[in-house]
Amino acid sequence: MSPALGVPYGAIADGVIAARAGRILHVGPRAGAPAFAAAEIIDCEGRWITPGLIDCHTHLVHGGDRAHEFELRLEGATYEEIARAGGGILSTVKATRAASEDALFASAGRRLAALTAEGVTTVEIKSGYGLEQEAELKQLRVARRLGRERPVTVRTSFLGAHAVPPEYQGRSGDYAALVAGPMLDAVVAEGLADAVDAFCEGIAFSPEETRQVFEAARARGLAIKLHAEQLSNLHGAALAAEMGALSADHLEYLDEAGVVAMARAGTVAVVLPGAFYFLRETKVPPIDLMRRHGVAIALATDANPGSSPLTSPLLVLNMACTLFRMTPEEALAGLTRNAASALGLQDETGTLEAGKSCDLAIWEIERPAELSYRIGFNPLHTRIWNGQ
Ligand code: DI6
Ligand code: FE
Repeated sequence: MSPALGVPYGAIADGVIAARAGRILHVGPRAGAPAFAAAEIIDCEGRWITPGLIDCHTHLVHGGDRAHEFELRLEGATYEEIARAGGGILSTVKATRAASEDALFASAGRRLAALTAEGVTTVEIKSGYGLEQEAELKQLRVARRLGRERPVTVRTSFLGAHAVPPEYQGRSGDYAALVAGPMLDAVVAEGLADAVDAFCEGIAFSPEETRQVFEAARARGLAIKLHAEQLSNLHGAALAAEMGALSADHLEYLDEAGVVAMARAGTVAVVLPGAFYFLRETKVPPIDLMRRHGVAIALATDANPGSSPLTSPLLVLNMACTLFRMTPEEALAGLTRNAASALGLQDETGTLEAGKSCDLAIWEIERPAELSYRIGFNPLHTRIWNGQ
């Protein structure tokens, strides 16, 4: 699979990949390939090789679980009602604040192992369950440590503006100012974040508060991303696009003006079928408008305890096709090439091209559509991260 060959998936039949020191040197048909002095040759015996999968939106590091809230929702309570009653995100905040760094590392590590077992080689991890300086830093340190100690590339996003903490109920503006000031400074001082994210929503932060956080991020040289139009349309995606965001994520309630703003700015649409499914949302993100306006569409698990307790990227592929009517080819691009763009890593990974990191997934399949077609079956044969 390499881009721009004008064939489905950019597929190369009987191809070779040469790599050295973790980098791809050459990709192409075996016939006519340059001769490389290879220290090691791996015969994939006709299996398919794709780029390693990229999960570009997760909340992997958190304490506790929300199984009880799941039961309440089955009895009729809505996600927003539970959030407004102090449950929801805030119950995970309590558990995350109480957890030690080692406990968070262990539980997130188990979830990360589920992702890598299905071919993930790059993962984004957000904070957002601390909502006070030390606890946010703790989450981000755990995410960085996962990147150091596990064979996977980790990108981090500071999501201090995920919810208004109990200490600031009714004073979201004061809390947003704290996030955009001292908290962000502390995050930057430790080099803990690659990007800054926020939740722009009635139950979270207004567009004005979001703008304030983004301006602070940009002033400190950090990329921005946004949870936008998940439950209602506050025109957050257009705001994010106009401010140069890498991505706007969720987007069920996105309108055409928002799509146009994203297309103009090259902001990636990250759609999250796990959250759509688990919240039993019925409004589908405007996939066709995104296609028509040429917005790149990425996919992710949104792995989090409240709205998407999902750690299967392969199931994401299936859900994107069954729930959002994406094609298997679009879905795979959503977990590879476009996911890399959503993280600003398009020159680094996400496609099989010379110069990029040698991040590969080797699959025991006959055709790539099998990756999104099967439900609950893992055909991964070998995962190679950074040439290893
Ligand atoms: N939108 C979501 O779906 C997650 N965060 C967000 O901003 C949910 C987080 C949670 O419920 O714990
Ligand atoms: Fe999320």
